[in-house]
Amino acid sequence: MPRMTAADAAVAVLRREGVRCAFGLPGAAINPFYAAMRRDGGITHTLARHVEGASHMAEGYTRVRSGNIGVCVGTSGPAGTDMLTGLYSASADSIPILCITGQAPVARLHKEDFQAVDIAAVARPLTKMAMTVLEPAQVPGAFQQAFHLMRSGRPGPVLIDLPFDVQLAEIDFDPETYQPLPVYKPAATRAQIAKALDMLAAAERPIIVAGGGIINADAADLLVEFAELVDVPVVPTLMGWGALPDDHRLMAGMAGLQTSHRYGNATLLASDFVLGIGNRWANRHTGGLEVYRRGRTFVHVDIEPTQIGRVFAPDYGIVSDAGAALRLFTEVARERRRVSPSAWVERSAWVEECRQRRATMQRRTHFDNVPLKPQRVYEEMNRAFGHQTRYVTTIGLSQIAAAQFLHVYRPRHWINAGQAGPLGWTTPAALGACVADPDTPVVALSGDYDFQFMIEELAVGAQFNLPYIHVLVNNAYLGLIRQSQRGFDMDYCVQLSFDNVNAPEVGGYGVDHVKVAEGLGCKALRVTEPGEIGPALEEAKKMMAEYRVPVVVEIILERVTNISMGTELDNVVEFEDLAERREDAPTAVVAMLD
Ligand SMILES: Cc1ncc(C[n+]2csc(CCOP(=O)(O)OP(=O)(O)O)c2C)c(N)n1
Ligand SMILES: [Mg+2]
Repeated sequence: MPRMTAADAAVAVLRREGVRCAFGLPGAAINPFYAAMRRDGGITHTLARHVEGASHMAEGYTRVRSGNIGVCVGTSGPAGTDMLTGLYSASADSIPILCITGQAPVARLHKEDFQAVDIAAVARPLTKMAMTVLEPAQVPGAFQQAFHLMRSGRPGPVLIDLPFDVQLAEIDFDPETYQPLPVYKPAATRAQIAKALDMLAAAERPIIVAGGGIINADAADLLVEFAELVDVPVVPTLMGWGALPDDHRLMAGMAGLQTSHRYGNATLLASDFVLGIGNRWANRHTGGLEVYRRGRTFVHVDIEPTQIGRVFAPDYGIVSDAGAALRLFTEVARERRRVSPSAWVERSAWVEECRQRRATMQRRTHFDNVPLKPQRVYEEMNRAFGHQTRYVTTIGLSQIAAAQFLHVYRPRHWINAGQAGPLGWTTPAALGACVADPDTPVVALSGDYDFQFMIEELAVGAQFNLPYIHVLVNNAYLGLIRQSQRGFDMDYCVQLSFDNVNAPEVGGYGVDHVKVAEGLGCKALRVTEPGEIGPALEEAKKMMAEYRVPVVVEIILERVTNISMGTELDNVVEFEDLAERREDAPTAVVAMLD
């Protein structure tokens, strides 16, 4: 039997489970694992500048490609606690990442040793499994179970904590005969699908709410096939955005309190039946449940049994992987249409009604103001970036406006920390996305505060040649919080502006992002006029190709712009002019009816 250290066995399992890269940073307590990675030579390692950054890189890496599992590695103590935000964000969005930490030796765990924190206990609520492995011979099994859990049911993260002496201990292990465990994914039965289709057939104005579970199941094509077959409009959730291309005839717009379209909310409110697939009725999607549910019948399909009925009791629930359900939905619907064509429900009038809303209920993007209104930025981004662009963003007015105005055409091309929304996520997640798929252009979008949170990670992009474009919309404000403080009639602790003694040219906006980005080895441009945005984005593409580093395009916005949002689906407040003519929203996918 081959004999090796438990750390070597751990790396061997990672390799057999398909891991090819890791994000992290070493420390004394995890050095045996780093030594094993070095001996193996098959795992490329991206050295983060902050351990939280490594955890978000792992998330970005996972979210980009089906089957990917991002691995982040850190030492004992603060490295694990720094990665908790990544574990939270990953578990909240059903994203598997594997977090590996070093730990004090087993015999010293209870002695308040240097950097000995019970990270497994701390991480438990944020993971599907969090384990300090105390027996060296358990290491291969712990990793095997980790991959089984991360891939089974509702995907999510795992933390494995390896005491120093456990990593170094020798064990018997045969990587050659190692086999990943089977993955468990519940599948809908034919009777369940038939019942849901009966309910759909009885509806007059049905919609499909398409959640991130469809993207996790790699089932976007099946969603499109099924929606086209039954001719039912689709409302993607924020996590499901891209499952159906924005220019698809059945794209009805997103619904919600913030990251939503006027026509999306109007269509949801006009519907009488909602088939939710792989979604979780997030509160920023539903708003108040009374308005959301009123007069509608709900079917909920989710892979996790305890999600059914968690937010509200649907009229019918099905426990199933989204892909398995959609496959059967399509199969049974096709059979029904063949067997009794006369009973097939025709939906063209309802589909046309939804499309009309899309062609009339648009928000204005074309403003010529200086300082710039943010809406104009997204209009210019729509012009500059094609269907293949992969957007990465986190939270803030910037993210909310992006979801209202940008277009996404493919699954996994809108990479967003949906539920947790941790500031600082954007830069490392974009870098993880670049590692996972260097051939797809990545465009990150940050507000100034999000950008400043993990700004040091830009150096990782410069060091490892991970080129992408980072659009930075600068209002020198914690914009989203400033807007929400209107309810308290205050503007308190949300200002980011100051007179920068080194950079009078930033005109009181405080941080000189161009200098900082350049100091970190990146390229950067600053834009203040609407006509400069398009050329700057084109210039950024050229710089990215020439220098192979992140290129920041900072766009100076007006300080205060309120972005559409509300507390109920039927009371979203519009603060700006609405589009009345085609020229008001020139990059809208469905042209405004004049
Ligand atoms: C770690 C963390 N702390 C606080 C918040 C609350 N928060 C949400 S958006 C925001 C302000 C974001 O400002 P900026 O990135 O400049 O974007 P803007 O809203 O101005 O576009 C804050 C503080 C958060 N999401 N994450
Ligand atoms: Mg801001």
